[in-house]
Amino acid sequence: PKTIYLKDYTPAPYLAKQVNLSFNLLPGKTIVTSEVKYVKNSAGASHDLVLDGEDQTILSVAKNGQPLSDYTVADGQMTIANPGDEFTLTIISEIDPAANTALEGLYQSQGTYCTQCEAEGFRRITYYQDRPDVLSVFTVRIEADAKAYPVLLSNGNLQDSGKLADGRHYTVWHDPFPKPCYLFALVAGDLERVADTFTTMTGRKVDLHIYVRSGDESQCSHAMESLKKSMKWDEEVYGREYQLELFNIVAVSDFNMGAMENTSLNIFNTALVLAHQETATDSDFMSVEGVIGHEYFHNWTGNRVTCRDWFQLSLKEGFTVFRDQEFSADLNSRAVLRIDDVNSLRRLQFPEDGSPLAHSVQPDQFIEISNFYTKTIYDKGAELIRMQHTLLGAETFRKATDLYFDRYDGHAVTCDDFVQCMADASGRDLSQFFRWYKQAGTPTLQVSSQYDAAQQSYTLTFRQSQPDTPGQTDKQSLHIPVALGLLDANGKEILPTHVLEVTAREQTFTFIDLPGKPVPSILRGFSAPVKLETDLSDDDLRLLQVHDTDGFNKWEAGQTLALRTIQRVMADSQADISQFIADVGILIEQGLAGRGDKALLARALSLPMIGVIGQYLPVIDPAAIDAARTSVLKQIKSAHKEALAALYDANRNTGSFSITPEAMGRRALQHAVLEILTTTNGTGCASRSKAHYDAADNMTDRVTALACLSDSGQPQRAEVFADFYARFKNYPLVVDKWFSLQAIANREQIFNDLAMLRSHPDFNIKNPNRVRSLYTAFAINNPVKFHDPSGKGYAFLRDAIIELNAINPQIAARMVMPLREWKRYTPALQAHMKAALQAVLDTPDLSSDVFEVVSKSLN
Ligand code: B3K
Ligand code: ZN
Repeated sequence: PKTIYLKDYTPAPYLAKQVNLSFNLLPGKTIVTSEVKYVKNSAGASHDLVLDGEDQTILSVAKNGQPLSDYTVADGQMTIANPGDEFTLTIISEIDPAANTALEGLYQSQGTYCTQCEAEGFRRITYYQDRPDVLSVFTVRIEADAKAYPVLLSNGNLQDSGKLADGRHYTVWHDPFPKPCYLFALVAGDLERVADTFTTMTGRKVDLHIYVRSGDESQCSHAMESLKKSMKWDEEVYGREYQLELFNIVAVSDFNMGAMENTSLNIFNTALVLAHQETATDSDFMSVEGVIGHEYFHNWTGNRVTCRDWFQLSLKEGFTVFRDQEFSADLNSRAVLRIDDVNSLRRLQFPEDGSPLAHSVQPDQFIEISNFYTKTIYDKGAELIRMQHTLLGAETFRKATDLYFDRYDGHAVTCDDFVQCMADASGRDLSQFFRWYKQAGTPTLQVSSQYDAAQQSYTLTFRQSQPDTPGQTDKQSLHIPVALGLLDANGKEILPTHVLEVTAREQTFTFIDLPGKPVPSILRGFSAPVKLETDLSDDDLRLLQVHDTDGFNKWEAGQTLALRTIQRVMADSQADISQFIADVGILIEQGLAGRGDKALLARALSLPMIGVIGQYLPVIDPAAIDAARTSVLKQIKSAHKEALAALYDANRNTGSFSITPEAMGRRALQHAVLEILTTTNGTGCASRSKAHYDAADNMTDRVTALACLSDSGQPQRAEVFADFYARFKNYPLVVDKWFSLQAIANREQIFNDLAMLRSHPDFNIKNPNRVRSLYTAFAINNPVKFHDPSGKGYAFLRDAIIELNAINPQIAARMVMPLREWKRYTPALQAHMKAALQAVLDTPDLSSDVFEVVSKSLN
């Protein structure tokens, strides 16, 4: 496989002035006719037209209507030497969507034809310059059997439609806005339509349609509401209006990721559209809202302004994640969302940054671009945008984004161009800041403090360091915004949030006129994606946990205390942690008194997850972490059993179901409490969980009960899981949950369970959701058994990676992820993980996707 380098970028040799595509969907094959008007690009270096194409049979090629034979096809490319300054090229080819299990290009999901072209799937549809900087106006004609495929969709506006002979029909779609081919989409199927409208800020009416399989219509209202909220939010917060007459969303069951932002024809995984209280959890409702927003926001950040090349992926993804995070924060509880986002960054992106696959937000090289849809590009990328927002302030940031859209609407640009707009609008020099885009790895920020009683001054000293990562050593210091507040010894805020800018390797800040030693609240709202090390005492943290005005840091202080406690127990299983246990009692009392936000209290009562704890340890031993963590949980339970039971009772479900932040907070709190109460997995725990299940009127409560029963050896476990399956066996998204909740069980017979699930009639290796529900759930959310000392957990994953390599390389490569951090584990685990990776690498016919991640992991 070939490595592609950012430094080798050159403009496309030809521009595509106009693209006419025609699809004839026939049983067993699809005929694609592509007629493209090419013009020599004066900026292009070469005179050869080089088109990408894969997995298709060329039926004919013609230039300006005359048959052309003077071309070569090799290694997935068609080359036409010196075709002239302006000409029309017509290529007719045949593809086989029904045989496409990679789910890239044109494929079928339960009979429905759909496409996925980002990043390089368009080349599986027709020969074209498959690169994001070639923008063109597309007209698309689709022809199919009218009865089997009554719905025929593509991008833009419907221009024409009609009946044909033999029961066939056609539609013609025209998208007036030039776009790269990765945003092309086509759907043909027998789908039901849910319709609504949105009136834009200038009074234009836009039709909104969601297409789903018959029977799913009643599960679309949350997605539709979310779409309307997104459209409004983008107008209000960014001044961005939607430009077309129609916005379509289609939900399909077989999809490699969550969703895709094709212009005016978003294609979604059903998991991110369908939501109903009986079948979706609160977290599903939140994800639907967030992802509907995310894809909609791409309309401006990604589609109207697109990427010059795939090294700029974070230009659209980082920015769009930041936009969807802010959208959700505006609609829900800001602190809760920030806590959840940072938790996920630490659990999933920090490990990536510390692994052999660490890469920068604007990478320099890749083999397979599909492997770069990572937590780093998306979530760390979003943190980079957030830091610019913090440095500039909301108002100047908005001026900068206005400038960005003004300057680059209709263009394909780079991350450098984006940051330049930030610099131009603010008059600031952001060249040092840009290093965040180029340097991989999570920086460490150490802070020490000194109070001078005589001078009444307080000094904070910051030291930043950047770890070496593959191909990068001796990194330069970064421009780090540190949001800081100061509290006095009574917990009163004496300095409200103030942003310090740390730019040097070591830098001090002095605060004067302080009659007493303050307690600092550092990195409020997690203002930079760093590992923070402070010299705060346990008492300082306890003060922050109670009094900090910043919701995130209040939670963070408690998590740091919990982390310290777990580490103490890891070092000495008999360690005295009574202070921590007593502090938890205070939180429970607060809950009983009805003080504070329930969603925040739920998070405060949850110990850091094993994956997060591991990030703070030099060598990861999941079983040892779990033992210490469980011991702390048991001590909490035994000390506060009555109070916890009372808190559980006080938060019982009354009234009718709703998904307001308050209602979700109540359920989250009950869940956190039930988790502690059932931590000993005895008979009482099982009846408690079963009672929770029996009382449930919604999926959140059911899943909570199943999660609390999952590790149990009591008979209620089988009863409840069987009832759950019987009730929901016709809902594939719920059956996914049934698989996951068993795969995460930390219990002896897990490997038998996994084998049983793998051979269950509902398991389907070709459906990515089902694969994730078993394998990803196990490998990511069952750290103890995945890292079983026998190595059986790794072998289970290894076999699936090898099997999927031939079926769906993108999904296979994703599944390698949990193995790539092997160097962080104990020597015995390392050896097993390495052997699993080596076995994958030794597999014949390895896809370039899997080859890249496995070979780099082993480096
Ligand atoms: N842009 C798509 C992701 C495409 C992934 C291709 N392997 C969805 C999103 O980020 O919105
Ligand atoms: Zn995106």
